Amino acid sequence: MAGSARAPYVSFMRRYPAYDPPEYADWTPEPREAERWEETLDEHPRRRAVAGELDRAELLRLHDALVQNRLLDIALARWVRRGILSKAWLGTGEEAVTVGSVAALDPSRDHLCPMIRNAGGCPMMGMPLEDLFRGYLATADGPNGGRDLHVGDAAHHVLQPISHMGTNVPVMAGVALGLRRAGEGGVALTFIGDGATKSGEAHEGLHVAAALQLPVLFVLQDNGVALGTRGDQHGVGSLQRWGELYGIPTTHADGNHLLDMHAATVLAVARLREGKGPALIHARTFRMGGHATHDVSEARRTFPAELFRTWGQKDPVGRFEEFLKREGVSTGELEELEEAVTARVETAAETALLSRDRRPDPVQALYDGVSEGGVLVGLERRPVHVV
Ligand SMILES: Cc1ncc(C[n+]2csc(CCOP(=O)(O)OP(=O)(O)O)c2C)c(N)n1
Ligand SMILES: [Mg+2]
Repeated sequence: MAGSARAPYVSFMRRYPAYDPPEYADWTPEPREAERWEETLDEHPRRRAVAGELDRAELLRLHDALVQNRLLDIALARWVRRGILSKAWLGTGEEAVTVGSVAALDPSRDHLCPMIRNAGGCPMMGMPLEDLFRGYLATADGPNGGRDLHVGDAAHHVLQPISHMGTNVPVMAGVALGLRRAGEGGVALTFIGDGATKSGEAHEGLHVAAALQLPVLFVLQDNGVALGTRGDQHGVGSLQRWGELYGIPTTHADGNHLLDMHAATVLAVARLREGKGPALIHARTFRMGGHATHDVSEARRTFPAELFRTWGQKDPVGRFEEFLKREGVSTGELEELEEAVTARVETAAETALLSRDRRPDPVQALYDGVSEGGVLVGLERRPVHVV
């Protein structure tokens, strides 16, 4: 990817002025960044212990996933600009919520249901990156057979995001029930947007998870906006203690700090594995773009510029780089990692583009994966693959 020249080492990651939020272009850390992190750890000694146990290789793996998530968004935004996609839903600025939490899962036994902004979690569960891109292109060889732009793959324990907000909550409660019955210690994780907290399904799902004490973790991704509605227009005040209404142990994590999110999730998942019932992490973050790529300017009109500046300062990539610097990671290592991730994302995007014209047969696709017992009204029945 051709980006701007790498700036002198203030913010390290190459920035992409044509795609990045403008606040990221010449990012520099807050002067008190290191002290703030220490204060957070003082407040949460158990998180300090978890973070302290991560070795250098694990820290770099986390950073790899974080940079990959950012570059995935940039690749999608670039496809929109080139007319390959009409629009894309991005998670820019919210990557630490996704990466920090999904990194606490064991892909061999845990199950994830991302929402549209959590696509960066899919490759972390083992989904090939090119499949993610094929999903966005809706190609017949993509994981969803080209029928839907919500990308997941059950073979990798990733349920597709469900378009109807909040519906993922009871579904993942059900998955958690299945996991408990399977008895292998697997847990379920899903995300709930601040907007999705208003859906009936979210309430029902939380209730059943609490009533049955299911091994499911809900990450309330509170980015302070739902489409064009600001969080302060929701009329319910802070969502910080929302989970407690259902008797679900609730903690708060900094959604723009990878390690805080990660440590909080590791602790919550450990609790789930001990059979202590569900947990909820309230992660405060901010959507640095529009609902999707089409309404960025509307989002800029929805919030004061100062708020974008404040949250721009909290860029999760820049902040984690600062942490890594303090841990003694060299600029050479950061550069090498970023180059490798950039090449990986570019190759995956190019590979996916090779099947761009492979569309599913629109009628046949309706039946693929539909069980024989399903009711199909007004449609000619054709042979189906039963899954
Ligand atoms: C039940 C339902 N109502 C409305 C919509 C339309 N819709 C899609 S995304 C969205 C806002 C989601 O806000 P939030 O849950 O905060 O997630 P965010 O987009 O901020 O990540 C809405 C209203 C929908 N998908 N499902
Ligand atoms: Mg929201």
